[in-house]
Amino acid sequence: MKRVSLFFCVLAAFALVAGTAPVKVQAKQISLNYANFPPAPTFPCVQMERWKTEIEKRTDSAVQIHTFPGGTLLGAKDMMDGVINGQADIGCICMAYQPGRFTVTNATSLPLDIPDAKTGSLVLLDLYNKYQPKAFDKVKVLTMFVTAPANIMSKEPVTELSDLKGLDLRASGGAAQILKAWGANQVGMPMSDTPEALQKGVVKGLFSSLEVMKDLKFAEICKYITITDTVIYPFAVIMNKSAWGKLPDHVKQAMDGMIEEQAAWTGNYMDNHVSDAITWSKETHQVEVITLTPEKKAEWNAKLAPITENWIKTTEESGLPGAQIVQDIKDLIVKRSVK
Ligand code: DTR
Repeated sequence: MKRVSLFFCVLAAFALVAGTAPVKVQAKQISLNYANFPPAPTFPCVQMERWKTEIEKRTDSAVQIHTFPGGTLLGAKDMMDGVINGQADIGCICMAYQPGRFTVTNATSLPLDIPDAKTGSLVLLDLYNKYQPKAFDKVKVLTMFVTAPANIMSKEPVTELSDLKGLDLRASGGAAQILKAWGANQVGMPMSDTPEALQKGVVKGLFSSLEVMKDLKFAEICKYITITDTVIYPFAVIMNKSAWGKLPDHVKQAMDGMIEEQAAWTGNYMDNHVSDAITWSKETHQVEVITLTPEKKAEWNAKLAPITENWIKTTEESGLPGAQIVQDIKDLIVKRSVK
């Protein structure tokens, strides 16, 4: 009898404790995969890590982002379709690698004198918001940004247009047309394939933003930089639509709230990092920086004039307002350059 009452007392005590103790319900954590094509030290991956940290913080860790740099989940050319198909929830694309696919946004890589990556990133985002191009219908855009203007990195010095004649240089998208206009032998490939192509001598240099001199150690091979400051390369971070649709509202708000902030942050990081990379290349690898005289610059620029005219013509023929898009980019450069 005594035993039975003790048993009930213990049971009652448990019931009391269980009834009054605060119940901690652990909300289910959302886990998202984010794919990127170049190696971890490069700027597309640096901005990816920054976005991951901020989103995890701003959602109180309701979301966990797993990042995959270096093409470990999706490669450069598979990125867009891979995200559409759900092989990754989020991915980072360089639009120049599929020039025909992103006509409107790739117009930012026409020679229109975007002065720096921060201005360019905001111009690109504004352009995307205005035109809402069909190319992005199947994804949710999380941010967009651009590189700093492209310059020539080469094994041999390039001081004259004649030095470029037949020179094998790597570039993609809008930048590729520029190299062709200058008479170089343009070789197309994503940045992720470029270190090997340079090592093997398949190309004698490249045309891109200069931060890769440090991040991909191109300064060890390319001892010359020729400053041309011509075009940028546009990027987008995109998310699978159904993964986006499943997110709770507070997470969607956190991500939407970072679209423009992340564009500006990345542009700013890029601009500062290019300056660091030039200094590092000169000091550590005795890289020589060649600047063109104003006369030469005018001569080089004159070769580029037909590129925009031709683009407008073919774009209008395809039914898109080419002339208006170019005018919008010019106006946005002025608007976004005002600090
Ligand atoms: N300029 C484009 C894009 C680019 C510039 N820096 C990096 C670093 C890593 C990947 C891509 C890029 C290009 O040359 O491909």
